Order: sequence, then C-alpha cells, then structure tokens
Amino acid sequence: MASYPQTIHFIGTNTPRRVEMSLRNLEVEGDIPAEIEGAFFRAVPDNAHAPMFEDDIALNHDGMIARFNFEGGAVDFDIRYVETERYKLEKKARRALFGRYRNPFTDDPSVEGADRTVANTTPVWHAGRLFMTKEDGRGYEVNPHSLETVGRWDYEGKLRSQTFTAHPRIDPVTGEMFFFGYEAGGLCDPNVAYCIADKDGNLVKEQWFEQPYISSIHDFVITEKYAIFPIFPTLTDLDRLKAGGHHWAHDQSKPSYIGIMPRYGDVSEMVWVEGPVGVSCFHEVNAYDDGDLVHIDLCLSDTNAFSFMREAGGIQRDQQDIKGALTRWTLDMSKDQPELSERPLGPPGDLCRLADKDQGRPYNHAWYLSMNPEAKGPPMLGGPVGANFNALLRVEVGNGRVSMMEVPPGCAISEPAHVPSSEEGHGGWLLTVIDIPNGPPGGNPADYASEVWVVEADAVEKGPVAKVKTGLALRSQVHGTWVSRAKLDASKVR
Ligand code: V55
Ligand code: FE
Repeated sequence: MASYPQTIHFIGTNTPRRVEMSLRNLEVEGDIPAEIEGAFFRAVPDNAHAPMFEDDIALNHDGMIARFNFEGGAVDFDIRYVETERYKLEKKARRALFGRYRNPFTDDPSVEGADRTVANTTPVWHAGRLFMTKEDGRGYEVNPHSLETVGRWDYEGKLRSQTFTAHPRIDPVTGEMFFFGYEAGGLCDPNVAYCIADKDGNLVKEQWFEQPYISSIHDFVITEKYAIFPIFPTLTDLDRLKAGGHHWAHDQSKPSYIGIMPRYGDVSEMVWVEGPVGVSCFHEVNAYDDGDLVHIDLCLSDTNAFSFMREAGGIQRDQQDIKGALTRWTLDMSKDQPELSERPLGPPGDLCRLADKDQGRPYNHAWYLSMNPEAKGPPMLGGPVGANFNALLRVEVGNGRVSMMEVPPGCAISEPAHVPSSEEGHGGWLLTVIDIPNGPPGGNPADYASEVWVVEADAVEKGPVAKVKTGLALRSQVHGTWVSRAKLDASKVR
C-alpha cells in the first residue's frame, strides 16, 4: 500500500504529518510563569510509511519524540522520530515491512526476528535518562537535548524481560522506579517481569510471575507497602495471531483480577482477588495504604474503549454507549482472601495525571480528560480511540468535587503534564496541547491549530494563563512528561 487509508486512524488529529523539525520562539499569548523551566516531552505516533494493511491502527504507528522547551518565558518546539530497529529497516526499504499491530506473522519475511516495537507511548524520565517506551518491547533511550536516539535500553545487559511497560511508577521519596513487562518471555508468554531500578538507575530486582490469563497489562500501581497489578479480560491468542488476526480481543464474560504483593516482597506472595466481570481499564490514577485498607483509583469502563479490541471479541457497541466512571476499588488486607469493594469517584474519562509527589501516597486530587456533556457539536476526530476528549477535569478524590476547564466547540484536549510549584501552598501548573479547528464545524478535520495551554493546576475552571501557539496542526500525542531544568542539566547523556 503506497497511500494512507481514510479511517479514524489516519484522519483528524491522526492525519499523518511525518515532519521532523525545530522551531524557535513560538508565539506566546499571556505570560508564562517564571517557575516553568524545563521540557514537556510528548510521545506522538506518526507512521513514516503508508501501512501494509488498510485496517492499520494508530497504536501501530512509529513513535516520535516531541519537546516543548520552556526557557526564560520563551518556548521552542522540536520533534524527531525515535530511530528504532523497525524505523531504520523501513527507512532503508522506503516502505512498511512490519504488518499488523503486535502480529509478527503479518510482517515481510525480510524482517523476521527484528525488534517490532515503535516506542510510541510514554516518554519516561528516570535517574538522568530519557526513554521512549511501548509495552511490546524494551524502551529506547533518547538524548533529551538533541532528541537523537541512543539505542535500546536493557540496564547494561541485566534486564531479562523482553518488554518494558509504558507506565512505570517512581516513588517520590526513595527515587526508585517500579516497573514490569508482560509477555516478558516473548509473544503470548504468560510471564510478567516485576522489576525495581534504584534511584541511580541500577536494576536491583527482577522477578517473574504468571498472570491468570494472557491479558494486556497497560498500567499498574504501587503504594508504600504494595505492588498492585489490576488486570482485565482483553486477551491474546497465539493461534489467532498465526492466522493473521488481532493481538487483543476483549472477552465480556471473564472477570478482572487484582494481583497484590508486598512491593519489596517475593512474587510467591502474590494474592489474586477476583474483580467485576467484563470491565476494562487502561490507566490507574493512584493507589495508597489506609491502615489495612488499600485504595486503588482507576479509569474504569464497562467494556474495552478500543473498538478493534471489542470487535475482535465479537462485541458490537458504539463508542458513545460505553459506560464508565473514575472508580475507587478498596481491598481489606487484614483478610486472608481480601474482598474488593467499589465506589464511583467521578465522571467517566481517561488520561489521568497525578502530582509526582503524590505517587503511591494518600492524596487529595488528580486530573483527567473527559467528554463535556454540554459541549456543542461532535468531538474532534483522532487520537488512539478515534474521538478526542474535550474537557479537562480536576477531581478531589475525598469528596468527589469536580471542576472543569472548557474549550471552544470542536476542540481536542490531550493529556496534561503537571509542573510542580516551588511556592508553598501553590498547586503548580498544567501544560496541555489543545487542537482548535480553523474552519466552521463540518470543515476539513485535518485543518486545526495546536497550542499549548498553561493552566493553574488548582484552578482549571479559570482557563489558561498563557497560550503557546505553534501555528501547526500537530498529530495527537499519547502520553507526555515534564522534566525540570535541574534534571535536564544533570542528565547522564549530554
Ligand atoms: C495503549 C496505547 C498503546 C498501546 C496499547 O492507551 C495501549 C493505551 C500507543 O500504544 O500499544
Ligand atoms: Fe497509557
């Protein structure tokens, strides 16, 4: 295939852009708070070549690393491809050689055995290094200054797991990074690697355990005492893959489970607790210990949010009909076999963010994206599921109080990054990319202008204090991360 299909994975904010560039001194409306000094890194899927198959999906697109560098009130923008093994092979061939999402049996025979990951999901900063990650492979280290790819990261050859999650958790007090990789031993392997890297970035622990079924484990959570693996019935199957089919199919009839073990413990201590049937979740917000209780806050829905994962499981449901809520699951760990209780915390949504200091600790509030029920007109097309969010919420998890930032009709909002404040009692700032249609509703969905809005994190309802204008239509990001100037200056890669 030499041209791009016209599906939800290639239109709107998923329109292929494929431009590597650097722009200095973006136009700024308003004043950027002086304490915002550092880089907002974003992971952007944008395939360099037209796909091999018409039914290709955005999750399968080459990762680009983008950066908004905030320096002295000015902002620069840079974006580069992550030069994965796959990217380099296809660049040389001038065409796609890797087939369907996470199905090596659909690849061109010339690339058999090559690393298939596209490193397109989350920029991760730990111990002075920047990684671009995707859950189907190891991370790729990227130079945070030049955005050049350094290479695949395996902890100096120590990591056994072939995969590395896009959602590690960093303890704000110890500086340790807790992470995992599922399908750790290769395609359809039930083993999960549970790992700890110390504050200096040394791999100090790697243990493998089997999950009850081979599910997509996108995220996990830690508390001060526990490591917690909520898993959901979106399952893989080797025979389906060999027949050229989808990696994931949601099974509406199977239960979810929560695996919980002491975070410094042995995987033999893992306890599996059964959860509700048929539900799905990609992102947990946070978890914390409350005496013997453990609270796990998650973006829960009644089925899988991705249409291709539902359809592969024979589920026909319109995107708008999916129900969900920001939900709290509580486990009582004083019981030998803990029971799960559930209560709603907020409206449905996803792409949640937490202040780094609150990770795994009792906390008061978080942010996430949702659909504004009052928004006029349809949402902007694009993003991983095909329709973008249009409301940014701040939720107080103790009392359920929700505040919302509205955007003009038809705009898309992407996941915010949180910038802490040095001022006592100030909740810091959010940076979020907003895509604003250039024409009237119903116009060309690829024609929009992307801006970074700077928002007071505890007053989202007030709207932005500054807008950074790119003058470009940027492709949708998946996740982003904020790295302060002090951390950048101390990076291990110069
Ligand atoms: C997600 C994103 C992915 C992926 C699997 O947001 C799950 C969920 C961007 O890639 O491969
Ligand atoms: Fe994610």
